[in-house]
Amino acid sequence: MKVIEGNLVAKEAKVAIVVSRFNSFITEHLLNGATDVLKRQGEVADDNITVVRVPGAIEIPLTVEKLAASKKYDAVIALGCVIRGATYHFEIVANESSKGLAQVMLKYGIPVAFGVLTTDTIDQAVQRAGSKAGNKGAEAALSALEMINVLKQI
Ligand code: INI
Repeated sequence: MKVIEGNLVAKEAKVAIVVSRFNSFITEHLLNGATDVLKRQGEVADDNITVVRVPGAIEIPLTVEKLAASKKYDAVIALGCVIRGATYHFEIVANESSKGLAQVMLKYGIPVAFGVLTTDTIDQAVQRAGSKAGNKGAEAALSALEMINVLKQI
């Protein structure tokens, strides 16, 4: 039996992180979680991490597409936070953002880690940005590292 699996160390990897400014009181914590994992667990060099800030979750897929098309990165991590309001706007932003990211991943064949929170309340977002429910930015970075190493072997 041959089993392909990835570890988490990716010393030579080049990783881009796209982070939205909207709800930055949450997304900055996701960014801290992601960079901490890349450096301390992935052993990725600081110089090999590129952070791109964009206005909101809607702008994340286009930016990730440009980064993927540049072929300079082994993985891209998408970080954002969409919090439900009183209108249908939440669904549009959350759905378009996730759909766009999935398309980019398949089109360019590089891992796009999904660290975009979609929550009903601010409290749920706070819980997922480094408190009770962990840090989804850190989790996205872990998945990017693992996928870099999985894809290298296929
Ligand atoms: N962008 C977010 O990242 N999160 C949100 O919760 C959000 N809401 O709720 O409106 C949001 N909207 C902005 C959107 O992503 C675009 O930046 C904007 O529409 C300009 O294109």
